[in-house]
Amino acid sequence: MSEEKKTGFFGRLFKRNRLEEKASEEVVSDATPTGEIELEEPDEHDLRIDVEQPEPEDLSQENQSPQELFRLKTGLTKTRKGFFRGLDEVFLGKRELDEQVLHRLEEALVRADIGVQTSYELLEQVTERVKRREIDNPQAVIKHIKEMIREYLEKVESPLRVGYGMEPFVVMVVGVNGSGKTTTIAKIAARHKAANRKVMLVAGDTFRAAAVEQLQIWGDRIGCEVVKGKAKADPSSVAFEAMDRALKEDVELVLVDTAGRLHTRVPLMDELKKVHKTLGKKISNSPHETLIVIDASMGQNAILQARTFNQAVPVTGVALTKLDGTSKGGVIIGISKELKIPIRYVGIGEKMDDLRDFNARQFSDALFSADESTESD
Ligand SMILES: Nc1nc2c(ncn2[C@@H]2O[C@H](COP(=O)(O)OP(=O)(O)OP(=O)(O)O)[C@@H](O)[C@H]2O)c(=O)[nH]1
Ligand SMILES: [Mg+2]
Repeated sequence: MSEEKKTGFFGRLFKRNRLEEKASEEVVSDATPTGEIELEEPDEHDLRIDVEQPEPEDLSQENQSPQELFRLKTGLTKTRKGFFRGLDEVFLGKRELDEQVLHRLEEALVRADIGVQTSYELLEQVTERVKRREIDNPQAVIKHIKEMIREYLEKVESPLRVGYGMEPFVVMVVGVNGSGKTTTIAKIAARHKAANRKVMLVAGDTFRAAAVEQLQIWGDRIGCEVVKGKAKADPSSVAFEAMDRALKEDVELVLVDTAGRLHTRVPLMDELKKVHKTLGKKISNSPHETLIVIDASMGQNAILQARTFNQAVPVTGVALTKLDGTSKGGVIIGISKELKIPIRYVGIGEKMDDLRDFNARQFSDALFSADESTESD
């Protein structure tokens, strides 16, 4: 069976489970979990293991093949079309940049999901340069916008470099329901497993049996251990046990899945804080990465989500998923400008190799490339 078919099936399977489970999650999630293990304040010296982080191993995808670059470009087709349709309409039949054109440019930028603040900054720069007569035609405006966008994106280009060493490198993954957390974990795990690393997955979503099952299926498929707790157990007790095992078993990379949550639900955000704290108690500086997974089709809501999560736990990286299915991928520009959190990965499909290290140059080239793709909207 091909990779594509397998993931397609899993995608459908999990989608169904998630819908079935959502209602029950709403009911149980506010309740105090039974069987909760209260974490005693540990003696710091008992539990802390201070080991220097070694030089990280480079699994970067800097040298992507033409086929891979084509996949990225294809993945961004909808965003590119949406963005350019807007810009094209602004400049249609126009040779000069008058007030009216600049006003329409303002509208197009605001509509492009790149964030209001960012849109205005772009517009201000363009207007300034038009006034100074450095720009006097539509092509020059587009070129200038592309350059600025690339600059914004370059500032947050910072692929995740996993340090392999004496202690496990721990990544805690957070985000709202269905954003692609579990799939992204599987994709990251598969990549490191392929580099012969010992990887462990932790099922921190203890409220939904289907969530644990989903992670277990991925674990079996990739060939890595999955640590699970009892049903409805306190997620931080699972995290606690997982850290113990990871240390004993010389695991190199631990990926902690968490329950999808509405970022507006206070008890759930508190639970997240507790998991975060527990990880740090077992291994100092852990989690080494708190990765927020954001569905690009959320548009402007994505920025709000990231801000709220960041108030609960210090988010250190972003994975922006489902860019292939949306015309709202411009949100990556707003994220880069308004949040300034490193963008680690972009997801451009459901397949295992559809997770890419974020590369600003490749991304902006793909966003502004001529449209040869046959993919329809
Ligand atoms: N097209 C596309 N689909 C994706 C991408 N990433 C994830 N998905 C799909 O999005 C759906 C939800 O993904 P999950 O990984 O289950 O999301 P989650 O955040 O773990 O969801 P909860 O556990 O319910 O909070 C699945 O059908 C995935 O296959 C992507 O980059 N592109
Ligand atoms: Mg999940």
